[in-house]
Amino acid sequence: MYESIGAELRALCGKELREATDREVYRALLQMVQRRAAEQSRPVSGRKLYYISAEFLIGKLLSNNLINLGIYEETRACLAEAGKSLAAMEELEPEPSLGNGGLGRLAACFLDSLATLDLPGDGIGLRYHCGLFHQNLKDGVQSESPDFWLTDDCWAQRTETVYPVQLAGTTVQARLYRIAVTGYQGRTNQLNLFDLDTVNEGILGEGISFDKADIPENLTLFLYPDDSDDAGRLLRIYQQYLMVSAGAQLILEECAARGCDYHNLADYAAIQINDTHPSMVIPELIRLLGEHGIAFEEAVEIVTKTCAYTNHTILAEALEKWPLGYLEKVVPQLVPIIRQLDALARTRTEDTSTAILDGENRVHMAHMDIHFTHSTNGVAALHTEILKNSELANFYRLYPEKFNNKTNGITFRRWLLQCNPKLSREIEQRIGPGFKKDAGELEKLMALTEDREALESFAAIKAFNKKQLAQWLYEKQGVWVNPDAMFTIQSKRLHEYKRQQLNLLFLIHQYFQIKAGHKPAVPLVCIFGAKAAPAYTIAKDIIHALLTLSKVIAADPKVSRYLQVVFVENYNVAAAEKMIPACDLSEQISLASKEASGTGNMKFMLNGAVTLGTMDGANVEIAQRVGQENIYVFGRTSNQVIHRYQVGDYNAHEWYEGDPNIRRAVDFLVSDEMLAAGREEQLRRLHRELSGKDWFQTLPDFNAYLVRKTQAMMDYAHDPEGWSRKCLINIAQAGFFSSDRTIAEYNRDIWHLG
Ligand code: 26V
Repeated sequence: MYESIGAELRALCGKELREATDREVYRALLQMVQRRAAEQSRPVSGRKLYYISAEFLIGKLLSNNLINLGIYEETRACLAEAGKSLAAMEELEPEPSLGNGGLGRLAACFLDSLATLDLPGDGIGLRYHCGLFHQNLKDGVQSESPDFWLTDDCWAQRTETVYPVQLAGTTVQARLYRIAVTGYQGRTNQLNLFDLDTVNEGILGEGISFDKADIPENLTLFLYPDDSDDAGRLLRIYQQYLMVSAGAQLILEECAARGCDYHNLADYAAIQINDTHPSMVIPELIRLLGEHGIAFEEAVEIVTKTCAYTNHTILAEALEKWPLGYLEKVVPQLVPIIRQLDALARTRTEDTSTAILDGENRVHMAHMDIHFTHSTNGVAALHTEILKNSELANFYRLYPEKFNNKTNGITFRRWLLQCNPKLSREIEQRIGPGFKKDAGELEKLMALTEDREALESFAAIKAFNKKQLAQWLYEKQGVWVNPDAMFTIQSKRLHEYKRQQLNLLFLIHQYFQIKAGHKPAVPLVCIFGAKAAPAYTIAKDIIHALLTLSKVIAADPKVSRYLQVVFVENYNVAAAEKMIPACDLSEQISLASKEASGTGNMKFMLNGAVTLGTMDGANVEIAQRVGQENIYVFGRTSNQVIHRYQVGDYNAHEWYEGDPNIRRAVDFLVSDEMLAAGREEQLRRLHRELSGKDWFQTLPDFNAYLVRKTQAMMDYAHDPEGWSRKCLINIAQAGFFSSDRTIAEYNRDIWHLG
């Protein structure tokens, strides 16, 4: 209908682009994308997927949508002609931080792949007003502030659809908002986000504090603000029920409109439960089916056929177990159903460890999921094996046919085409554009591993991206890093099991070495990005120690020539897109068995970084694909770790006392230099934790980490061509980790859509 993008944008702005403000152009771009996205939506016949998740870490959408709609280049050129830059428009777009990390980002990648593969699949979640907090780092300490993203021109479109939801005996109205999800040369699906009109940003106090009891006004302000107290935990249940009740009503309504009579719900809908946050959808659907005259036994059967569950962690403290009293308060209408489900589960086995209600009257959400869905999957091969053989072995004995693995993946549109256009173009010149739709084609790059000219061009792109990152860090944080150094990056949530503290101990060791006159093979720039949960004291202490060490090193010109430590403030999707293409060494150093999969590991690999990692999560599958020469593996294996926990004889203090290198590195935390630059209470607490407890067994892996990282530095410094070959092989072998492959497997084994 318009002859060009320029004409369309002019019409939407109501004036020449040259004369429009950046914001007017941004708004026009948004409208243009929304109109074109709507054109790609398709009617659904057959089974449709509903991916229910408390988190969708979608990141900024403008560029991604332009790429997926195939109009990125034309739009960029048209803006450039009018003296506007697309990059400036991207700056105007606020980032929705509707997730914590990997789990939420995975959900966003899955939506992209569903639409790209032309599969009918919508997301269901919540429209948080501030999402996850904004992280501020000042004087070595993290503080939190709200991160608003709901501006006037925003991707989430308000609809007139509302559903009544009963919370603690009163009825609230859940309003549906929709975000169009475009596919790459594919269809448009929807991300359905629910919210209450009554939520009031005005109740925010200092930082991210607010009245936790005022549910109608606070319900969707933040993503899981804080579960360190009862009010915070209750709020979490309120949020979860709002999401699943409104979601279940939406699903039933859509299916009925397509002719479903509810007895055959499973022919119309597949519901994927993303971790246990949406698990209440099971009793809620049974309740709603009951209102339509379907008896309990049949409703259980229908729901079991319709729903499937994904487990994302084996960490006991992360597995939700809600006191029944909480549910009685918030969702009394579900309690009789949960009791019936518990009774039914108990008829299936004598083994009470699989019951839904435990001896302390707590509801085990994961247990309800496994009994009453038809599929339970882990997110990487090792993770699924651990679920089957140890964490969920009792369930595996009961339902072997339900268990399956779906190794995670990432969308290459965002994590290659969008974030690393130079690399993407280079690949296209070498092997053609097919890899954009069929990631397996990246393997064609294996033909270039002995091609010196090709290796040099790939290395030049990495060098360019490192300069870009250095520039960005300077503009954002005022730190100047040496772009000729080796860049190592550890970016992910701050958690002890991910072991940022192991990296910290290495850096301290490196500091000693340089002080003692042993220059490293290559200067190092070590970059961190990580948010700590607001109430997670030790995580905050680790951030403090890293920031303090960074200060100590920066103040010492002899050391800082060879070693720089940079902590990126407020790590989010936009930051990841800048950091990942510039990485040489990807730090994936969790305690083996604890990281279910990891997805950052895949993003770094795809962008030509070499992994330094433990045999954990998807690192195992990365190692299988690239071969031992193209990854640096170290540390105890998951079997060794699991055994240690079973025996329960790990003694941090013995390791601390028994190894002078370890002791010296740990003790440096409370040295005069550190205490002068940092805060005594925090540093002493971390020292005590590491030397006396070290629950995630950092110390036993310290020496192996040191050896492998030093080896990586030497290889990088002394054999640049060999290093470039490793990088290229990592890119070439990354195809398996496309979320298109993951989604195709979910569809083949679990969903059977369309
Ligand atoms: C949650 C919590 C909640 C409070 C206490 C500490 C704690 C620790 C971990 C978690 C994780 C919850 C589930 C989760 O986010 N899992 C992540 O899912 C990703 C996508 O499958 C996967 O790549 C990550 O390895 C996994 O940690």
